Amino acid sequence: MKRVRLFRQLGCFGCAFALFLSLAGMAHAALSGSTERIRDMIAKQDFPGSEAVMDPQQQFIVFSPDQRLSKEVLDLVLSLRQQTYGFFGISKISDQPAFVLIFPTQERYGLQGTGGATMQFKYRNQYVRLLASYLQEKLKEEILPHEMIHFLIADMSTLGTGAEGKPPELPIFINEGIAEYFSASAGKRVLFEKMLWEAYQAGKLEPFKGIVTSTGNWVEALTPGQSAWVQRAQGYSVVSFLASLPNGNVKLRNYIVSFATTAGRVAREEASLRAFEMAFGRDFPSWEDLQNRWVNFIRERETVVLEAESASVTDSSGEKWEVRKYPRERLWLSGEKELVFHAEKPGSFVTLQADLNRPGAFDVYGIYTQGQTHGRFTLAINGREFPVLFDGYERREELCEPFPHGKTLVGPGAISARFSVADKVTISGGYDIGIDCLVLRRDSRLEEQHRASAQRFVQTGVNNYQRRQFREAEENFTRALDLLPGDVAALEWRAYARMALGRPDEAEEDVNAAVKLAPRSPRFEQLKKQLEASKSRKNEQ
Ligand SMILES: [Ca+2]
Repeated sequence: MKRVRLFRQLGCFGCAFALFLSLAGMAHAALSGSTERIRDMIAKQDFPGSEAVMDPQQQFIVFSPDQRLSKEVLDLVLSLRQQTYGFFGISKISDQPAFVLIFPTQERYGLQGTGGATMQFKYRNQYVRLLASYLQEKLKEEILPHEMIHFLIADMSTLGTGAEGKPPELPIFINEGIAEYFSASAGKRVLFEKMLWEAYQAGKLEPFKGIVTSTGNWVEALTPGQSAWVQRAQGYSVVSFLASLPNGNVKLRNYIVSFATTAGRVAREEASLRAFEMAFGRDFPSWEDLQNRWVNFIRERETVVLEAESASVTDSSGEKWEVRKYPRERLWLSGEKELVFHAEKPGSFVTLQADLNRPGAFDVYGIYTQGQTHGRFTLAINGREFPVLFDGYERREELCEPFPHGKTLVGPGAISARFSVADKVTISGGYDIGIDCLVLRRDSRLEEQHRASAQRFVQTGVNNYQRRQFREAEENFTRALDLLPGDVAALEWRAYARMALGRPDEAEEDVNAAVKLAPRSPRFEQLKKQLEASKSRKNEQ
């Protein structure tokens, strides 16, 4: 890594820095749109910092108010570049270094309403690539990774237009979708999946073709009744889905490059459509088919949200709890409400129950509010406690990103979630627990792994039943259900086994669970008749 003193070493990287001298003002002006300001800046040499850091391959020159930050930013952009280009199978694109400007304040950065920006423009006959942001929370964790992906994707577009041309702006779904695909935190991914699932359930997913051909900006592209975040989530999902197709990475690259080639000649909507058909045409016979496959992709990631404020409190250690609107507006707070349990000591607990009736394997996340009076607690689902502790203490009132508790298998019917106080950090003023919601994300892969074994247990159980080994049969059906809660065949057969064992009440529980899961199955009529007979036999005894 080279440390470069801007005003001394112009000889070495003369071209880049001479350009930069007037460029820093130019870039800032491009952001703020004020020509007076450009002159002012050039006159004052008003750059983010007086020292630049550049990598040995001269791919990036980073300016920031402090040298150490410049080095960290340089490492970050280089590793993001490697990761992204590795994914798309690309090496070097441009011989010119790109500029990364980190301004000390939002005011100096100048562009309202965004945390960062990327741009390409011609300046004094040179093609300039630039990324700008300012010192802020999550600069390195979120802002730079996101903007850096935009920057790299724009760079890739120049493969289609020639390095000297300004690439056309990509459609929103690909621009934002790819940025989120690479840079979203684990928590944000869960939030996206939650939004997608809600949109799917509400019938509000947009048509796939519409998403691919929508080229308006964020505001123009918004469908009435949808937030920009849902749109972003759809872009994320479409890109994730396309990337999951065979050679999806190469096809995405081909799409981007051929869009850039075509967009100069035809309207951007048409360019996107042609580029898409060229890149993915072999993967789908029709748009309808593609739509169905995408919806399936979302269904496999079924995300169930249990809002704390809508669940019933079925048990607690007795302290007060309240449902309240969060005092400040939080972007992600779902249902706009939370449940706060004012626990008084370690060991206090509150149990919430909701009728989900979605059996299967799930990853469980909690979205909690944090504050100065919050304690550390654990979660148990249906009596099984996860070993991880969540610390609710935070100096500022915050809504946490989805907190991963672990995996769980849930059976049919209601789910109960118990939050138990473990302790608190010394500095915290109390043991409060603030719950926005629980998010259960289906793990279809784990269910698939369990399915084969569960089916073997069912088969063995059926053999047992036919040989009138009812106790063994019941055991095998239970094993199947432990692996795959809500397996309708196992419930049905266990009901028969339990009737044969003279326990119609337990059989009835299985029958009710099975009917609830598959209400239209005609097979259960026979089962119900037999159950009635079995119950009346028992009553006669
Ligand atoms: Ca909530």
